[in-house]
Amino acid sequence: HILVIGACGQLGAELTVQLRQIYGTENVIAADKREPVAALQDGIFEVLDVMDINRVKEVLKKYQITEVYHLVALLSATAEASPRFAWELNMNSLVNLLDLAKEGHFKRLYWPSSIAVFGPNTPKVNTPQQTFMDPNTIYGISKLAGERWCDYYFEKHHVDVRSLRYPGLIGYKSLPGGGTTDYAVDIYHKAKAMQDFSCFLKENTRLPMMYMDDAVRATIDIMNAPAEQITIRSSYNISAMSFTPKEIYEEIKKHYPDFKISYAPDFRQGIAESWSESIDDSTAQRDWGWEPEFDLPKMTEVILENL
Ligand code: VAH
Repeated sequence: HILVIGACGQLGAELTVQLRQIYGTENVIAADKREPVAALQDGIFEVLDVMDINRVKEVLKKYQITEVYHLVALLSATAEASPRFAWELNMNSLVNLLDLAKEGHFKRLYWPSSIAVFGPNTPKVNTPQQTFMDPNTIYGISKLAGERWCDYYFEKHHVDVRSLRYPGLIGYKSLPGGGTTDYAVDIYHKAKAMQDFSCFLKENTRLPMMYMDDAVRATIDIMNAPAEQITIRSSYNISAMSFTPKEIYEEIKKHYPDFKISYAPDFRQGIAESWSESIDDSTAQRDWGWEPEFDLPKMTEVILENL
């Protein structure tokens, strides 16, 4: 059986639905601290605090879990508001799960990293897989440290852990919470509701982004790749598209010509400027055949049609 922890989150909800479609609803256990969101109500759900290691153990045993997707984290903007709590949550939950995998409680762990591992002195364009990394957000620091823990547990204890450095993830079925890339989700909701949009980033801030379906497919693909094909046990660069607030606005305007945007940058501008503009994902392409399907026009069309 598969366990998704953080199943009510932006990625967790869509990933759980897709895993249930592939492996059968009864084989995918959703867990979260919160009550189940609507999309998850037809399957098994456990109310679970990932920090409660004994409860985690109990759930692993109860359902004879073999694979865990650990998707609990404070994102970049919220982590800045409570650094100490973010560090403890993001780090301890990962290290606990790595230990449980090492002790044989389950076989394979998925843990998400992020382009937030890059920092002001990382090459911004086509950022390579292996490069200089000096993240200056608590979120980015926790992701970079987490990557090192993953690599360490693979090398020292042969833990089969797999990871992707997600760009900003954009979908219409679930809402993000507390990220710097969240504007690119909100903007569609505002356009659809015929409201003006006030953007917390400047118009020319370019960031790597990905449509949720691509992210979910990448996640399941890397988990299913033969172990010998996985040459990176820290975390893989993956990329799909990059755009600025102005460019996503122009794209939406093709569908909603009266749509209006204004810019009111706040502290998240600094976070965005410390990250990459575009990502070189050739290692992921080579190792397990990664390829994105959605660009900005295609994503915009699908989201505006379905939202
Ligand atoms: C954030 N969406 O904004 C996350 C993310 C690339 C960014 O990891 O914090």
